[in-house]
Amino acid sequence: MTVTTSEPASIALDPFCPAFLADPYAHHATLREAGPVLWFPRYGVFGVARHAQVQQVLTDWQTFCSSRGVGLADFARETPFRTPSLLLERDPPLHRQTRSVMNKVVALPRLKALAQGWRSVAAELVEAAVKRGRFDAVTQLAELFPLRIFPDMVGLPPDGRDHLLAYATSVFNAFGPRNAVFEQCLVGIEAAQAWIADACRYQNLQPGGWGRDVHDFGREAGLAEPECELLVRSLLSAGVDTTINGIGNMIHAFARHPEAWAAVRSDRSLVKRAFEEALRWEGTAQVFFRTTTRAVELGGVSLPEGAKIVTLLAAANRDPRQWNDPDQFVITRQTSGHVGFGFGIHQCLGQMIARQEAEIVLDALVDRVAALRLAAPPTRRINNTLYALANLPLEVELA
Ligand code: OVM
Repeated sequence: MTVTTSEPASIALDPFCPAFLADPYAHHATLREAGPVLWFPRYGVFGVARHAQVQQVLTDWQTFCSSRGVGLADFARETPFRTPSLLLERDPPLHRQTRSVMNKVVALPRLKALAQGWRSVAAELVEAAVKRGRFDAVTQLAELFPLRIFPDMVGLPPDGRDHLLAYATSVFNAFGPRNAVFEQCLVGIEAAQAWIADACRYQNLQPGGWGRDVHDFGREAGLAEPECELLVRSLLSAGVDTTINGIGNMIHAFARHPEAWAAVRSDRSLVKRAFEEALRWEGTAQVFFRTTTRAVELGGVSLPEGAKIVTLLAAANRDPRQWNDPDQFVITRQTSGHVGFGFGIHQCLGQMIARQEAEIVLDALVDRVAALRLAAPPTRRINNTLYALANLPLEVELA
């Protein structure tokens, strides 16, 4: 029997140019319809934009590995931007070991115990933001809320916490090419990197915080001190910018869908579904890469060993092969199978933290706001990985 394979669809479009990053959703259909497997000659990488292939790549971690980096850079040929993460940039069996340590840290009962305190913070921030009828939902809410609760939860040093956002922004830019967006965020980044490294050390973490728990559970599992520090670094890298934009994008979705706001106001059980749908519809992490460990056939295309492949998560989340009316924001829809948190063994470790944060912020807004709309066009914060807003000016009617 002869097996026929086809060529990948060659794509001239640069998925990391400013125009694409500012409006990725304008280009996703072109990428999805070009074929099951794409080729980006500009970067020498393959890509997948359809849900089935994205899911296949993320499920088969033996073939599509993470240890050669989950950004454009191949760690087998290039020096990583930073010491590789022991979670994100590791494969089994090492990944299983670190992931199980972290699963204990983020366990649900521990998270639930924090919910009441977070609700008071959300109520306070929402009250301060909405009382004048106009506010910026990114700078006055989506950024403030995670920065109020997350550093305290981890037990970070009180001074210098403003480095968190700059650091995370650089980490997410570093998954992409060395373009202008990436270069610009590196200006003055050394201070943030040094602060982060210091903050991950046991003696600099507050007793009772999750940072020390990482060290304690890590030590029990046989990890060395520097490894525990790197696991704390994962929390700081992935725990702030992601939730900020998850919350910001969700509020932005509601600002353009008054009918969805009315629905969630009349039925609070829709709060949970609304955040999942927001992640599907306008996800915060747009893309991640894998590298092939062997020659493999994917979607009828032969890939060589050592090939980089970009999974376009946000495009898969609007694949009409998977979803009805994928471009519509419908908070009552069935969203299971969305890849906004990734898929497979690396699926977002902090997803329950993110959900609890977003649901609490949304609940607090629903309590206080009868209607909301855009007061001016929002502005984007361009990032190689994250779909992010810089500003979201809203006009609200109070409940
Ligand atoms: C890490 C890390 C950093 C950025 C993102 C991420 C989405 C993980 O250092 O482990 O997951």
